[in-house]
Amino acid sequence: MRLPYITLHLHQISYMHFDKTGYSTEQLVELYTHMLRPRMIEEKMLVLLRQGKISKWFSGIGQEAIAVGATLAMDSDEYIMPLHRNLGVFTARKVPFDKLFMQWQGKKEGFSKGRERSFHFGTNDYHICGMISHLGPQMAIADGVALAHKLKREQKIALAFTGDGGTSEGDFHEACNVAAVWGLPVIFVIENNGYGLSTPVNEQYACRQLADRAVGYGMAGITIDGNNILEVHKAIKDAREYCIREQKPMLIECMTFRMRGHEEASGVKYVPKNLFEEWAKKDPVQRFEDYLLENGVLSQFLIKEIRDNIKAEIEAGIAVGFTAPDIVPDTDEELRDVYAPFHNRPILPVTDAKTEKKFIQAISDGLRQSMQQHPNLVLMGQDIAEYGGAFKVTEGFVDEFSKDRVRNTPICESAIVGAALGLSLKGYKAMMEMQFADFATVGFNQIINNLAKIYYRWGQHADVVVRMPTGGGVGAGPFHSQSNEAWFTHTPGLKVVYPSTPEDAKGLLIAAINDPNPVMYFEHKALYRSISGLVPDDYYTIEIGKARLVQEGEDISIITYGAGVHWATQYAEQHPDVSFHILDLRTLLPLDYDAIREAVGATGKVLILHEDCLFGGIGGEISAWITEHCFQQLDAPIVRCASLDTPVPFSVELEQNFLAKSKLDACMQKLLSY
Ligand SMILES: Cc1ncc(C[n+]2csc(CCOP(=O)(O)OP(=O)(O)O)c2C)c(N)n1
Repeated sequence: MRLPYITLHLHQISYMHFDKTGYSTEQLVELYTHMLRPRMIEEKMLVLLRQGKISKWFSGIGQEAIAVGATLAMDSDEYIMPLHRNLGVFTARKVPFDKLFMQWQGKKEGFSKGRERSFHFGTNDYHICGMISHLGPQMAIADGVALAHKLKREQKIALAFTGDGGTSEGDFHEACNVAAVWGLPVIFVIENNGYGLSTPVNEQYACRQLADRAVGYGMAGITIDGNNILEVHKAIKDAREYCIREQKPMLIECMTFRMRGHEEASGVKYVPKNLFEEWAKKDPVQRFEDYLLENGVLSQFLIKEIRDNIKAEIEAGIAVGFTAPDIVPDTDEELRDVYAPFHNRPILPVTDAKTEKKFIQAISDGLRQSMQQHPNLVLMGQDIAEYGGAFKVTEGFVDEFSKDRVRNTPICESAIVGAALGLSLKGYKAMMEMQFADFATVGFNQIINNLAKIYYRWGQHADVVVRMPTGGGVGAGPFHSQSNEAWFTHTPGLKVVYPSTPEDAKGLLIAAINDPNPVMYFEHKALYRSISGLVPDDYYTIEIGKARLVQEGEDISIITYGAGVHWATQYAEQHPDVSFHILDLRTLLPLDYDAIREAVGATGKVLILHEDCLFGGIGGEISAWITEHCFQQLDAPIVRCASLDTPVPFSVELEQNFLAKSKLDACMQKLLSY
């Protein structure tokens, strides 16, 4: 069946016109039973809430047909990205009740070792990728999963849910646009339940129906009765076939109503009473039950039997969930689970062959060899395909690796980081090039809240590298020059690398791509073509987390990274009377504390140098650590040399004045004279 490209409008929906054509009696009973499960669990949860046995509950009562119908219309190995009112996804995928209750009770044997609440978890066993609080980011992950299906030529789709409120987020727009532009087999289901917390839909959007937006993205869209399980089930089944056949996305708006408060404690005073009365008549479970009774599919006897069985399942689940032991915190385990395990042993070059290369050529070399090494590595970024990227790092890659793997993206950093995570769910590796590190701001949420936290939250790794051309000194002004590494070093779950030499740039990039954890890879653009060095021709890695001793010295230790390494060595050359010990950190998260300790011990006088601003820069963290752990070895207060606490200015004079380099001599004199 071909699906219409036009949207069906609300007034055209005849609510609760069931049509069981094509469904066997068993299928109808199964659909009913599946809808009853979340309903009965929820009714129990409301009792437990009143008894003070659980703390919070987001109810999907009245919306069960959507989650259940959609889930049952898909293959069980197809990923679903559910939200907070989609208990029916979990029950329809037959997630064991006891495990669900342990999850909600924060028990270790739940899905997140007690680290996540309510529905904020995923499980690959059941092909469910749970939400983060921010709602919209789910959609782009579905794009990534759908892209994996497309690349593998699999006849599969992904499906993501959003509420009507969530459609106002930029993430909705970005995910729809990418799906349409890339022709991804993904279904976006909007549950239009009338309210986003207390905000009614007329204060949320100004179009007639949300599915009307589909045409603007160049995709198919329909509006359906979300309280009719048969209509939802059929629509999603048809949409699934359409998405696979046409290799296109589909937007499905399900009209429904939120029958309870946003969450149980928040009340419903702002909802007109008549709306509840009107929608109660359209209750998806009751109306379907009536229909099946009228048509002789169900009997009171059968209903009782089904209910009794579910009740017993729930009671058994609760018994386990409430009696499972409370968590005894294990700090080592907590820290260990921030990162996916990875044997970070260096790979050595096979031969001694080396070639003189510019910094940027070394990055390109590392990326090319990684593409050869990992057939599952996909590159994404603005203008990176035929054009070769803003800095030409990927020049010629399309010819060698095809456009499937070297993908130009629309300008939508958030969706691309999300898609990278979706690829990771399907066993791909993804590298995203931010055109400039500054633009990470528009992908920030996905990086900080999805990439960084997902392994700790439910054990799914994020095999993603984000390359970030960074830094100033090139007269590019406030939005093309920032040193923003400290935004990321503060985020557990990310790794942050920052090479300063061509050899390190190649080896660290390969290491970052091999690492299954999300790595922010900073490349200073002022170094791209200004420095060169001998780089091994072979494939090799530089170990993430290991600093490099640039030169040994006895008077002053300079701890630095990136452009700072070159400022420091230049300064040392200009001051041969002073013996400098220079340490290149190479990785900022995790820091190499052993090397820092050794650097402190070598001279007793420490200068920390970075291009980032002073306040809140990583220099403050390193300084604090040295004071706490190496105080006895210090002969002078630690000095931090950093850039001004202003945005990066444009004019050459102002930028020179801004940069830490202009303060290096004064800082050094202070330390020397102590
Ligand atoms: C980015 C973001 N802003 C605000 C919130 C707070 N918040 C949580 S749910 C919600 C309403 C969501 O409405 P909708 O998308 O319609 O879903 P519904 O709750 O109605 O199912 C809001 C405002 C949030 N979680 N994330």
